[in-house]
Amino acid sequence: MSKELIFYTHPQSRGAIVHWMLEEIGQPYSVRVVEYATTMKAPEYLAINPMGKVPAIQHGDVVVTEAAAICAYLADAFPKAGLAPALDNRGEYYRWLFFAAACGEPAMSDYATGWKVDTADLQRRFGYGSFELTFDTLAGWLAGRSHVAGDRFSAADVYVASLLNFGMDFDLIPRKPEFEAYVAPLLQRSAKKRADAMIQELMTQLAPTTA
Ligand SMILES: N[C@@H](CCC(=O)N[C@@H](CS)C(=O)NCC(=O)O)C(=O)O
Repeated sequence: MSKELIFYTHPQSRGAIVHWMLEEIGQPYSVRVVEYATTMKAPEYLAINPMGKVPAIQHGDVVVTEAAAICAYLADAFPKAGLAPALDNRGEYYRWLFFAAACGEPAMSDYATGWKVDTADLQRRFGYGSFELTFDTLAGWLAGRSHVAGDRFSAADVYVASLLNFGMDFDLIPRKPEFEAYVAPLLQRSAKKRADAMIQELMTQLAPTTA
C-alpha cells in the first residue's frame, strides 16, 4: 500500500513551488492549509516544522521541509515521474538546484529588504557574492537552454523557474532575456496550470466571509 502524502502549505507562500512539483508527480496527496501566525505557529504544526514555516510534506513517517529539498525528495520518491536525472548524471541537477536555493534565494531576499552586499569584504564572505554576480551567473548558464540540467525537464526546473518567475513578477530579480526565454514555456506546463488553479481555489476558501 502506498504511503500517505500530506502537503502543508499556504496559498500565498513558497508552497506554490511544491504544489507545482506535486502536480508534476501525479500521485494523490492531501493539502493542509496552515495560516500565518496562527495554525502555522501552533504545536501541531511545529511538530512537523519547528520553524513554523511552509511548505512541508509528510510522506508516511518522513517529514521534509525546504522547498528545494522537497522537490528533490519527491523526484526520488516517485521515480516513475522521471523528474530526476539518472544517479550518475546529476552534476548539473544538484549544482543548479542548490545554487538557486543557496545563492538565488538569499540574494533575492537581501535585495528585497534593500540590503546591499556591496563591499569586496562582504562579497567574499557571502556565499552568493553579490546580487549581480548571482543572477548574471545564472543567466549565463541558462542562455540558450530550455532546461537547467541536461536536456530534460526535472525537479530543478520546478525550483529554478519558480524562483525566477516569482522574482521577476515582484521586480526582485532582473527581467533578463535569458530568464524570460527559459521560464515562459515552463509556465505553460499543464501541471503548473493545475497547481495555479488549485492555489486560486485555496485563496477563495481563505478569503474572509462578509455578512
Ligand atoms: N527556506 C524555506 C523558507 C520557507 C518560508 O520562509 N516560508 C514562508 C512563506 S513563503 C513562511 O512560512 N513564513 C511564515 C513565518 O515565518 O511565520 C523554504 O525554502 O521552504
